[in-house]
Amino acid sequence: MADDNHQQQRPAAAASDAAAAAPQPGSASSSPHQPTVIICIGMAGSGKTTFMQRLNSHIHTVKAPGYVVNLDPAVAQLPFGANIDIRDTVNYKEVMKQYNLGPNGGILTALNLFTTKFDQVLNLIDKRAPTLDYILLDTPGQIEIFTWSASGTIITDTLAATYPTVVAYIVDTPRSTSPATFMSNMLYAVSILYKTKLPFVLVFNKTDVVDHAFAVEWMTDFEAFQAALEDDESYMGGLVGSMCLVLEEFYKGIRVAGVSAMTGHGVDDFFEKIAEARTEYETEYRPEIERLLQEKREKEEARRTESIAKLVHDMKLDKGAEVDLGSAYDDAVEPRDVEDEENR
Ligand SMILES: Nc1nc2c(ncn2[C@@H]2O[C@H](COP(=O)(O)OP(=O)(O)OP(=O)(O)O)[C@@H](O)[C@H]2O)c(=O)[nH]1
Ligand SMILES: [Mg+2]
Repeated sequence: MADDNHQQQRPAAAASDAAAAAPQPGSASSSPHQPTVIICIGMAGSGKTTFMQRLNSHIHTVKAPGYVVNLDPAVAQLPFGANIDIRDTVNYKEVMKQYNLGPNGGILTALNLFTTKFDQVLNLIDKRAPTLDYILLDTPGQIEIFTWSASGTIITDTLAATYPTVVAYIVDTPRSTSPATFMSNMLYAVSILYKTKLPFVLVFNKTDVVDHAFAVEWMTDFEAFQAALEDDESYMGGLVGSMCLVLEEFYKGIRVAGVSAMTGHGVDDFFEKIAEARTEYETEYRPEIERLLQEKREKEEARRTESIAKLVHDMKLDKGAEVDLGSAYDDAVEPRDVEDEENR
């Protein structure tokens, strides 16, 4: 069965070994039906959880079967029914007490503890995968807990090694109307893009409050952004202005969707962008994983061949040569006769 195949190939969840978990070319996992994994990442309060709820209700409406995973141990109330909820496995408040940690340390440690069992989560997902269209993941409020931790990398890389995976980076649009905040958000987005190397959709949320047209203009028209900067009193003006040029490449290749998680506006367009991003995964990310896997196999093979050659060489050198046991054995007691031994 396809899932069994996945499970056999799955390494003990380790980021560096993610490529080893990749499907073999032509294996079951490159079969036509695979769910798309959408990982929702964004600054605290950007609307990840509300957006997850919106996505969940949308896929129910269009009858696209989905699987929902909550990775935020600190969420008080989930507005959607999660198939897997980190809170069922670890209680982050207990973790804080037990390890004498603050809230962020508690959330990070809870995520680390959960990740030690992530192979079990993957087994559950693998079993359901052939019948699913989407796998949705909500991440902790403090963005760096997921994006800069080993656990976040392990979870992302292991999923991406098997399933078409896309990052949905949620931006709080009303809070990004100042050029400096906008730039900070974009710099964070670009760092995540280069870290995960996964296809990316930039989701401007809360468009019911502020339309995201200004953001699209800033991304496509350098002068419009500069003009907005001139009106900004912030001391960061010079730095932000120069950063803008650095981000030009990022802006060119990025997919943008404006949504309101609250009203549902723009969700259809978001799913179109997800479909495009999935195609990018198939054409760019997966071949790269397979190349890495092939490289790893070749290195392993070369290492094995070299050790065998060394062993054969050593055996040839020693062949027929007398072994000198050294003078220490000159006065040694004669070994007892085996027959004497047996007659005793
Ligand atoms: N007006 C408006 N408010 C929204 C929208 N999406 C989310 N919110 C509000 O933004 C606040 C934060 O939303 P959450 O969904 O909890 O955001 P989050 O990113 O999951 O928050 P953390 O997990 O704590 O980082 C809540 O008060 C939501 O009601 C939206 O599209 N429009
Ligand atoms: Mg949340």
